[in-house]
Amino acid sequence: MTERMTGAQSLVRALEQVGVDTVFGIPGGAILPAYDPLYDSAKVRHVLVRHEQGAGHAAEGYAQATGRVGVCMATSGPGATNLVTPIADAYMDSVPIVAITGQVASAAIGTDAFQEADISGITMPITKHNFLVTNADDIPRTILEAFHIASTGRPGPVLVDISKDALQADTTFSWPPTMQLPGYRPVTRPHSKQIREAAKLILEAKRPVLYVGGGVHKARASAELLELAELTGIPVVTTLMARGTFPDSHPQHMGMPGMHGSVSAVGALQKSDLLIGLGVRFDDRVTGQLSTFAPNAKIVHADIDPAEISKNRHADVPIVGDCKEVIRELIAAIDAKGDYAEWWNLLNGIKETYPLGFEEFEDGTLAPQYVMQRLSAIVGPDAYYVAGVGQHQMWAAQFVDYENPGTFINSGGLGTMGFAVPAAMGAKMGRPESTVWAIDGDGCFQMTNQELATCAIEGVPIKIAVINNGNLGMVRQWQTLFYDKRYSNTDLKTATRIPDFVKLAEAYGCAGLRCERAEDVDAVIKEAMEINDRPVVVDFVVHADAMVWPMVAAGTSNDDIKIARDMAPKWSDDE
Ligand SMILES: Cc1ncc(C[n+]2csc(CCOP(=O)(O)OP(=O)(O)O)c2C)c(N)n1
Ligand SMILES: [Mg+2]
Repeated sequence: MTERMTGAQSLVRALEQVGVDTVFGIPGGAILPAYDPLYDSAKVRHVLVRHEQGAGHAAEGYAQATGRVGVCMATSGPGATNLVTPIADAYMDSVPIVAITGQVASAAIGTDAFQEADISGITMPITKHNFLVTNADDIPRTILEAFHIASTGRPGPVLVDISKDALQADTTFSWPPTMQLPGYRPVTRPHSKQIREAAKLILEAKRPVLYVGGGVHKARASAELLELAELTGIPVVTTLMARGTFPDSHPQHMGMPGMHGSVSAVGALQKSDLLIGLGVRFDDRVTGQLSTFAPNAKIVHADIDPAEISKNRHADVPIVGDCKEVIRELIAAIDAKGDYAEWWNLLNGIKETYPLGFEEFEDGTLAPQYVMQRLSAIVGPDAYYVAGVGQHQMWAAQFVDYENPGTFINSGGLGTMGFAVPAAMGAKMGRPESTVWAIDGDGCFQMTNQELATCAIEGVPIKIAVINNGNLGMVRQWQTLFYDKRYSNTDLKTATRIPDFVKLAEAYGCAGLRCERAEDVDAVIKEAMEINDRPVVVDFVVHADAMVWPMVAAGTSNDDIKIARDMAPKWSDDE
C-alpha cells in the first residue's frame, strides 16, 4: 500500500502498524504536527501525563508488565530533557521503550533555536540506539527499526528525534518498509560447545548455585528455569530484578542476594564452587567487594549481551545467547544428577538459622515490614507490586512473597526516586485486569505524585501504599550507620503532615486513607482493595528508625554481612 500524506501522519500510521495501543506524552511546539493526526487515531490511545518523566516511567511500567515496547512522546528541548531520567532508567534495567521527540526544524538545528536541545547527543550513552530524522521519507522505516532494536536482543530504550519540518513535509507512506540495520544481529542461539562445558562443570560441582537475574524473565524463561532447577536440584537465588522469576515458596529458593539480601542467598553465593549466572550483571550491589565475591566459585555466565560477560568477574564458561534457549539446551545436555546433599545440609541450616526478620517497636508505632507482610498476605501473588527507591523498595523486595515472574517492578540499576507512581500507572494500563499496588516512599512519592491526576482522569485505579517514615529513610539509615547519626537534610518533616497525603490524594480525585497502628493494617488494606473506581492512596505512617537488614555495607565483602547493627551471622561450623 502506498499513500500520500504528511510525515506526521506517516508517523502515526507507522505506530499503528507496529501495534502500538498506548502512548504517554505531552505536546509542545516541535512535536505538535504529530499530535494532530494522533487526535484521529482509532488504534493509538494517547495518555496526557503531567510531567514527561511520568511518561517515560509509565512506558517502562507498561513494557515490564506486558513484555511489549512502551512508548512515550515529548516535544523538543525541555520536553525531551525531561525524558532523560526514564531513558537512563530503561537503559540500566534493559526495558524496551521507544521515546519519540520533536526537534526544531532541520534548518535551525545547531543555532540555539528556541527549545532546541541536542537530545540524540545527550542520550547517546543511555540509549541502545538513537535516531535523528530530518527527512519525512525516513519516518516509517525508522519507527520499524526503533521497535525492532528496542525489543530484540538485550532490550533497551531507543530514541527517535524528528525535526518539525520532517513532520510537516509531504511524503509517501508504504508498509512494510525495509529495515536497514547492517551489523545488528543479536546472537540468540548458544554455542553447543559452551553448553557442553557448562553441563560438565554442573555435574562436577559440589556447591553449585543458579544465580538468576532480570534477563531470565526478559527471555520469558521462568518455566525453563523451574525445569532446570528441579532437574538438577541446584539452589536458586533471585536478584532484585528477578524477584518472582522463581517462586519464593519453592524449597530450592534461597532468597535475594545483595546488599540487602538474605543470609541464605548471600551465603550460598559466597560458599559456592560454581555460579551459573543467567541474565545477570554481577552488579556491585550483588557482589559487594568484587575481589572477595564467591572466592571459590567457577563461573558459567550466560547473557544475550556479550558486553556483560567477564565485565566484572571472569567467566570460565561464557555463553552468549537468549536465556530461554540457553536453559533449554542445558536441560538437554544434563543427563545425570550431581550429588549436592552436603551442600543442601549447609544451606538449609543457614536458611533456618537466619530467616528474614524485623524489629517491632514498643511504642506501638507501625513497623513498615509488617505492612509489606500484610499486603502480601491480603493482596496475594497475582497482583503487580511497583516500588520506588529506598528502604521501602528493599522491604517490598524482602517481605512481599513473589510467586509469578514479572510481578515485582522496580528501578534496580539507576535507583530512580519517583519511579513507582508513573510506572504503576503504565503497568495498570498494560494489565487493566490486574491489581497494581505501588509501594512508595514519602520522599519518592513527592517527586512524581502529580500523575495521580492522570490516573484519576484516565480511569487508572492503581493503589499506592506510601510508607511514610517522615524521612529520606535509606539515606538516614546510612547516616545512622556511617555518619554518626548526623542527620543532614534527610528529615522531610512529613510527620508534620506537610503535605497531608490523604488530602493530597483527595485533591487529585483519588481516595485517601491513613493507617498508623498495626491493628488497623488489615482493615485499611481491605478497604483499599474494595475501591476500584478511582486510585487509592494509603498513608502508612511508620516508625522513622526502622532499618533494612541484613546489610552488606557498600564496598565491603559479602562475608561481612550484618543481620543487625554489629551482628554478624556465625559461619564457622560449615567448612
Ligand atoms: C532521583 C533520586 N535522587 C536521590 C536519590 C538518593 N536516594 C536514594 S534512597 C533516598 C531516600 C528515599 O526516601 P523515601 O522515598 O522516603 O524512601 P525511604 O528510604 O524513606 O523508604 C534517596 C534520597 C535517588 N535514589 N534518586
Ligand atoms: Mg521515607
